[in-house]
Amino acid sequence: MHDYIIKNGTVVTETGVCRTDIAVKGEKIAALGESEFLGEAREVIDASGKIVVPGLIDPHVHIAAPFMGCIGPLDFYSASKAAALGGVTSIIDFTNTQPGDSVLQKIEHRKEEMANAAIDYGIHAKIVEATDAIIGEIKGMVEAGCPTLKLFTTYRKAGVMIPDEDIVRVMLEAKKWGARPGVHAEDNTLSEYNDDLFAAQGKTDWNYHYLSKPPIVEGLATAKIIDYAKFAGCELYIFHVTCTESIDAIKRAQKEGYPIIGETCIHYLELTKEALDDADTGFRYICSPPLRDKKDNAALWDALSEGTLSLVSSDNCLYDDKEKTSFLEKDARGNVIRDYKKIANGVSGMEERLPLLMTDGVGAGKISLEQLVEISSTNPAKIFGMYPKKGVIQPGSDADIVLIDPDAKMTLSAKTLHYGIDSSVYEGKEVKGMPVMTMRRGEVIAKDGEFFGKPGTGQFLHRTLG
Ligand code: DUC
Ligand code: ZN
Ligand code: ZN
Ligand code: ZN
Repeated sequence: MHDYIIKNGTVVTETGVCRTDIAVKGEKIAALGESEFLGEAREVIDASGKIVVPGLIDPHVHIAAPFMGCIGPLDFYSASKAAALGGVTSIIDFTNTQPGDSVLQKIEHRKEEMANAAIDYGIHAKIVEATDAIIGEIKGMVEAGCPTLKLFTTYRKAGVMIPDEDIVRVMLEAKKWGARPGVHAEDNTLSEYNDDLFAAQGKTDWNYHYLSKPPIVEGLATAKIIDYAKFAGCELYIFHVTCTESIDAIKRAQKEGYPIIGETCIHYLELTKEALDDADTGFRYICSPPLRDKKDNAALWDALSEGTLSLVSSDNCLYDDKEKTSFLEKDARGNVIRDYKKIANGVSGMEERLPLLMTDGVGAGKISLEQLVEISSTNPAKIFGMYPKKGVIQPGSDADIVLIDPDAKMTLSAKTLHYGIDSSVYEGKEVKGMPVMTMRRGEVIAKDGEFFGKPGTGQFLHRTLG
């Protein structure tokens, strides 16, 4: 007896679209085929008119992560709700490493913080220094199932920037043990130079955030990091690519045969930097790298479509207005002094990613349904060492299954999303193509806008790179 048969749906995998029914038993997909040959099930789910995709994986989120004095409103249970209602069944977050910390201890600590999740979760090991002790821990990070490392080339003042010489040391050691560095690539020297210059000129308004980190800041760091990886002979993952400068550097290295993997995030496809020009609401859009221009949105869609970039994450890192502006000071008359440097960086995206990819990707003809599955589920699973447990609908894989109603519409808003904050960077945006059921390892955790996930039912994803 199966637990579920999902019938009459249009099943999408990275290789194609087909009409097949799905039998689920326990946590796994038991069989595919015509339901009359699949046998009995406790419950039949009618997926007529629905698109059936493997559960989405968001390999780049920041939940309950102290950053620039803020931490955000979510814990891993409330984050699971927003994620599941956005069709996400697995996330990968990061250790909150600071100088002096043991990364291995931070992995164990992070697991404890993540233990109330209702979706599955992995951890990237954030490394902020290459002391002998930390270099000695890299083998242990791989053994702990956290073989993907996170390095920041910027945020010196937030205490997470790792010096260049340390990056090279980490890369050489990562190569030895089958770990892979991933980099937030922005040149700190240029960015801090601009911060100081603008501060001296009294230019602190929101828009100076993007002016302080123009595309050259990202392109320079990306190209340099790629060269370090060539030197070290290691694979490299580039987080949140936003502009042609970086796309071109990645494309060139890939053409030369180097294993360079590029990610972009949903907000870099959807939003532009003009949002920061609004004195009242511009702070909400401060994230790093900054939002860019319409031409960059288009270049990113093209880079995804042609495969230079492999996936779309959310970099979900959200704050309500009060927390995000909590470090601003007031002038003598009590007016808030707008200063982009005092705003915690980050925007939402976990819950919006699927409907936005459906609307502006598939709906607009920029990507196919197969590509949607590839960039939001299958590629993250393959790249982060979870395939074929995750990222595919086939017998033996986890029953992480999402039903999408291609005709269902919603207006994205703080009120319709489930982050529990008072604003949304997508406020008023109409989307078409909504997840209407999310199954995680054989359990329906979201359906028709309601969340049923129980705290602590998510599992740690012990990952190994191929
Ligand atoms: N960028 C953001 O916008 N938020 C979190 C961290 C980062 O690098
Ligand atoms: Zn980043
Ligand atoms: Zn991030
Ligand atoms: Zn709701």
